[in-house]
Amino acid sequence: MSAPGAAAPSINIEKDLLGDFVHVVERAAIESARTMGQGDAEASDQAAVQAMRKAFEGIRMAGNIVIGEGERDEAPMLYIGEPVGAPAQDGVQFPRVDIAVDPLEGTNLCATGAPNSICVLAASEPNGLLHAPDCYMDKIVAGPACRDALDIEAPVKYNLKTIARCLDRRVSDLVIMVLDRPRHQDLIAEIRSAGARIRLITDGDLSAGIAAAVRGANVHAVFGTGGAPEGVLTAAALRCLSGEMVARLVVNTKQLEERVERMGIKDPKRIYSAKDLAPGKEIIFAAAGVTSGALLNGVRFFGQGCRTHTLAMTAASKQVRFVDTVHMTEEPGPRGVRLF
Ligand code: VTB
Repeated sequence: MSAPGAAAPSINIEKDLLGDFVHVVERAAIESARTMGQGDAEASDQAAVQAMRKAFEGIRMAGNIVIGEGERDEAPMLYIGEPVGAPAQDGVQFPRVDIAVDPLEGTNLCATGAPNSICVLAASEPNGLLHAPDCYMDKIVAGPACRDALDIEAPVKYNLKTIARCLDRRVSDLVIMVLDRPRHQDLIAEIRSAGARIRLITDGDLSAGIAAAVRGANVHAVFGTGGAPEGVLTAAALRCLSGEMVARLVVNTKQLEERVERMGIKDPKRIYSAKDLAPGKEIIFAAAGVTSGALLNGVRFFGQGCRTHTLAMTAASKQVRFVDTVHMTEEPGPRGVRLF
């Protein structure tokens, strides 16, 4: 038995916690997938939040939610600052881990059965993920070929030409993903007039960012204004994929200015790279498919269980895993489990 308050044992987050975090996003995906197409986005979100919260309980860590469902007074679970993980044992604290969650990215996608809803988390050593407020963020996301080449203050046309040059393509070959929102009217017009092609998405600029950072997805960049929490999660994924991102918080009210200051952000106009948003030495990014998309299959239920598909990546050890899990809730029937 150790003395109360004894130092936390050291761990390697990427090596020791990857399997646990895969389990967390899988549990959230299974429960939210049960609500697919029911037309109730809030119920889908709640199912993911509750499952995620419960799955954290068994993990031997002193987890701290740095990006979650909102402030403590507005979210009963997975609120910013909530401690998660197994209780300390024999007075010994488990190691501290910062965690960013988006329990269900694309709640509307799940509620309507549309593609690309995912359950997501990122984790790092303390202070490895920016404690971003729940506001908007201007973002440009692209692949590793565009390293240090993007300028969020430059005209859209300049950035499109740069991306085309970095990818050895013409601007007219590029596919740019943009959230379909009225606020993007001018952005969309500028991209069109520069001659690039566009894929408008209703939700999910996080999975769009992952698609832009990998080869073969036929998406070359994501432009526009989306959620800042999703921006930090995108940055964590990009740290694992060596993708490129430039971003800036949209701080446009006095109230937000004060909130940003309270959160310790000194310069609200700061331009962030992926490394600024997710500076951790060790980073885990895990996302499980709820409804099928380009990258991940959704949850498939069968008589005796279900099957999930998860992307699990690490930054320091630079590993990208696709985890295909069959979860058996009952003994399989006499014909066995169908694997293929
Ligand atoms: C985006 C998108 C999310 O929120 O970040 C968006 O990626 C931003 O907010 O899937 P608005 O909906 O207000 O534009 C989501 O749509 C939902 O979190």
